[in-house]
Amino acid sequence: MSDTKAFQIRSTDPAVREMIGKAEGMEISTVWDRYEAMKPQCGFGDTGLCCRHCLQGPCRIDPFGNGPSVGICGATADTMVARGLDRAIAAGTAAHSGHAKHLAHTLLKMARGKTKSYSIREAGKLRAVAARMNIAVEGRSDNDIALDLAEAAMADFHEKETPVLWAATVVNPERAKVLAAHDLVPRGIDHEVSEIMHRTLYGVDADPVNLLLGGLRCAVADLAGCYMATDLADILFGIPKPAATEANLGTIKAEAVNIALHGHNPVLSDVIVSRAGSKNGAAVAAGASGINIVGICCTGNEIMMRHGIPSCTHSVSQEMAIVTGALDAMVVDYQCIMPSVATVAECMGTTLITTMDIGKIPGAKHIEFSEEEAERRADEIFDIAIANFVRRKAKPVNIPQVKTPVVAGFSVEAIVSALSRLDEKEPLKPVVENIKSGNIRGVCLFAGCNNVKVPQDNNFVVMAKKLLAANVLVVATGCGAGALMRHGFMDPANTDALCGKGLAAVLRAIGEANGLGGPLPPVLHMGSCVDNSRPVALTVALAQYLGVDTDKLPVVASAAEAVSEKAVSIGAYAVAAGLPTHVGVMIPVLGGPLVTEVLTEKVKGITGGYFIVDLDPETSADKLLAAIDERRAGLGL
Ligand code: NFS
Ligand code: SF4
Repeated sequence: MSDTKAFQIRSTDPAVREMIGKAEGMEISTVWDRYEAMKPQCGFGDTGLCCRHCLQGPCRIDPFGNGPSVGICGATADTMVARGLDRAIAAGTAAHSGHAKHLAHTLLKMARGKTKSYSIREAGKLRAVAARMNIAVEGRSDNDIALDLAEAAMADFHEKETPVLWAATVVNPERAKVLAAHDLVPRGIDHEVSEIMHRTLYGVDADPVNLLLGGLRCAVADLAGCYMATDLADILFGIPKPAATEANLGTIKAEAVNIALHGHNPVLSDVIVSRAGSKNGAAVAAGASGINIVGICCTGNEIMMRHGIPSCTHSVSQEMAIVTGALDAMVVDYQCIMPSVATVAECMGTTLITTMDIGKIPGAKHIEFSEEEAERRADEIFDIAIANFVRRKAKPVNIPQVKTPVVAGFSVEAIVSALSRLDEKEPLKPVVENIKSGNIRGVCLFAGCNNVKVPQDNNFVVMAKKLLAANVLVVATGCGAGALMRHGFMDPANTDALCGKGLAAVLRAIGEANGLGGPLPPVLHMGSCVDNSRPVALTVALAQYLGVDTDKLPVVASAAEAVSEKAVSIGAYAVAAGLPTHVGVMIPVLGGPLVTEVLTEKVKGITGGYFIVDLDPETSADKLLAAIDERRAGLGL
C-alpha cells in the first residue's frame, strides 16, 4: 500500500475514523499525526543496524555496504541485531512476568491475611495448579495451598538448581526434551532477563547464534511468566466462561458515569468492577443513569472474559475513547498506555488516573493502588469520576453509534467443557476427529497489538477472513482479539457467513450441544496477552492427545500488527513451542542476514518453529495456510 493511501486509511474501524475526524477538527494531536510527523523513520533503526549499547556509540552499519560494516568495537550487523532482539525479548519477559509477580504478591498477601479484598474464587484450579507444581494438596486447606503456591511462584523468579516450574511443568514431555537438548530451559525468570542484559552488554556475547539461543531461553521464561499470570488470575478472579457482551465506542453511554479501565492487571480492575454496583446509587444521585465501565486493551480483555464488561477500543485507538468527550475517568495501571492520553484527557475534560508506582504519567492524577486498601482506592476513583460527570453532564459529547455483539470467555476449561457435551470421556476427540477429516484444516492464533503503520485492524481482518473461509479454527488474544471483535468476528450471527462449511458445522454442533441454539462465534476469544498461555495449553493438550510433539501440529500463530516488545517475546516463545509464527510488521533484525536466516529458516532445525515476516495480509494468510498444509501432510492427513 502506498504511503498516501495508508495516510488516508488510518483505521478500518468506522467508530475510530469518526473520532479521528473530530480530533482533527479540534486540532488534537493523535498517534497518526505524530506518526506522520516522524516520517521518514530512520532506515538504520528500522533494520536494527543502530547500536547504543555503549558510550562510544551510537554506531550505525550501512545495510547497502556503502558505509561502515562494523561498529566501533567491531560488532557486526548480525551481532547488533541479535543483541537488539534479545533486549526486546528480555523487556517483554520482564513485563509479563512483572504482571505475574504482582499477582503472586497479591496471592501471598491474601494467604497471609494481609488483605480481605481478595479470595480464592477457583479452589479447583488452585489445587490443580499446585498439584502440577508438586505441592501437596490432600487434606490441606485452600489457604495453606495458596501460601505454598505463592511462594513457589516467587521462587520461580530467581536462579535455582531446578528449572522454572511454570516452564517445565506446562509443556509436553517431548517438547521438554527438545528444550533441554538445546539448553532452552530457564532457571529463573528474572535470572534470564538479567542474563540477557549481561550478555548484550558492550564486549560480551558477539556470536549471533549464541545470542539468539539465549533470547529463545528468555522467551521460554516469558511463557512461564504468562502462564503463571493466567493461573494466578484464574485462581483469584475466576476462570473465564463464555458470556455475551459488546465492543466498540458505542458502548460508552452519554448519560452514565463512564469509567474506562486500561492497562493489564486484574488486581485493580477486578476490584473496581466488583464495586461498581455499590456506587451506582451515588452516580444516580449525581444525575447519571449509573456507572458504566468499559475496557481498553488487555484490562478490557480481562474484565470482558470474566465479567462480560464491554470493550470500547484497543491499542492504537486508545486516545479515541477520550475524544468522545464522554469518559469521566480513564484508570490505568501499566503497559501499552500511551503517555499522550494525558494530553487528550486534558483537552476533553477526562481525568486520567494512574495507579501504579512504576507507571506514572505527567498530567495524570496518581492514586497509588494497594491490595491492603483496594476498596478504599477504588471508591476514591469512583468519587472522582462521579464529580467529573457532574461537570461534564451539560456538555455535548460525540459517541459513535457503533458497537458489535461479542461472545467472549473461551478459556481452555470452557472449551473443554463445551466439547465434553459432544464426548464426555474424551472431550478433545471431536476436535481431533474434525482435524483429521479436514472439517478443521488447522488452528491459527491471532495475537498482539495494532500498529500505527498498518491501517488499524486491516491485517487481522483480511487474514482472519481468508483463514476462516479455508476452515481454519481461529482463536485470538490481546488486541488481536480486540480488532476481530470490533469487526463482528466474535458474533455467532456471522459464523455461517465467515466460516467455511466444515468449520461452520463444527462450531454449530458445539454450540447446539451446549444449548446455545446456534453456533459458537467464528473466532474464539481466549483472553489477554498473558493468556497466550491458554492457546499454548490447548496446543499441548492436542499434542498429548495425538501423541506427537507440538511442532507436528497444524497450529500457527500471527502477530499481524505487532507493536510491543511483549509481542516480540510472545512470538519468540511461539517459535520455541514449534509454531510457524507470522509477524505483519518490520522487525528490526532484517539488517542482519544471518540472524534473518536463522529466525526464518534455521531455527526450524532446533525447535521446529520459525518466523514468517510478511507485511501483506493476503500473502501472509497464504503462507500460514501452506504451513498448516505442510504439517497436515507430515501427519499423513
Ligand atoms: Ni499485548 Fe495487551 Fe494490546 Fe499489544 Fe498492548 S494491550 S499485552 S502488547 S497493545 S496486544
Ligand atoms: Fe558501537 Fe560496539 Fe558500543 Fe554498540 S557496543 S555502540 S557497536 S562500540
